[in-house]
Amino acid sequence: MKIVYSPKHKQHSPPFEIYDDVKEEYAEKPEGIETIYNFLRQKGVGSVISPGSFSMDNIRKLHHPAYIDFLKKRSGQLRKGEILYPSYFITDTYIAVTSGTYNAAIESVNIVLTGATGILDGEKLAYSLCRPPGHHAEERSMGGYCFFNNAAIAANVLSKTEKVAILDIDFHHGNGTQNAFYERSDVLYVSLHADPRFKYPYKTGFAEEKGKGKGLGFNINYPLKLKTGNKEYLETLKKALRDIAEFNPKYLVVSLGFDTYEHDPICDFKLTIPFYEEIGAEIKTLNKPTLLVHEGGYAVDALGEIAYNFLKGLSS
Ligand code: Q9C
Ligand code: ZN
Repeated sequence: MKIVYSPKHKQHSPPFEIYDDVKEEYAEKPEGIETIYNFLRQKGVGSVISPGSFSMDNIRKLHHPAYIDFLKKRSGQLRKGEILYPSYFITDTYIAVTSGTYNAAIESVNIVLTGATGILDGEKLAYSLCRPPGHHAEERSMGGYCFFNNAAIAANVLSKTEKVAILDIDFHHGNGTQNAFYERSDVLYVSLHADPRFKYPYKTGFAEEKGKGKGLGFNINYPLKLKTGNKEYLETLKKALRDIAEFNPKYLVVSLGFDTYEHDPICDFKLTIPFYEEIGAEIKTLNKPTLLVHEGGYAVDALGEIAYNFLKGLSS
């Protein structure tokens, strides 16, 4: 398995977020990806490669040029150490732009597209260590720590001639990914996440959102109650995997968030570290070429072990 990694994400490291008018430490820290990367290297899992670079067209298919230009321009205007909390092209107001944000976000897309290229070349499994994450990013807006929608951009490339399923197991609903494919029948989006009545992104992720037009029936949401534990999660995951098996895609993209972990500092599920091996093993039963795309996960110290267990289940 190839692990795609770049140190450029460290250029994006805002010191704090502003949430309901209160300054808090920025939860989405560079240390998250670094912990996963170092742990897997130390365990000798996979072979690490650096991302290549790709045409901006891949991003322009998912994001409006005005939004891309805004992010590039405003990020480029900042000096090192300056922070911007944008007032538009944003769905919420607590993520921050710094001088390195645009470059890091572009590199995150390069990371996912390098993983996708491997899958198109016949690899069975690739792990894209994307940061910043992507699944909350919409056509014209950043949000939820996300700037460009890495998973959606990769799924769009993989779906040029084939059917693709996206399984989103981040704690939060992937509003950006859902929107991107809401009217398409060649890309199935299936998500397990916290009930949006209580948790971010609040506005989407309800079970009645099933797709529109040609896409009707190709968007499936499984909102789960707060404090969901291993057993209930597994039952729902099995349903989601049955949906995907029925759709029978050529490729699988997993939006892989580890913020479902019981001690995640900003989330509320109760999944335990050993359970991630079971999640991996269940996904493996689909037996599809699989692109793993890192999303959330804020219990920095546990992320290495969680990723390791997940991969153990997926590859054993
Ligand atoms: N003060 C991802 O997991 N909620 N984004 C903010 C913390 C953040 C999470 C509350 C939800 C966004 C990729
Ligand atoms: Zn999340």
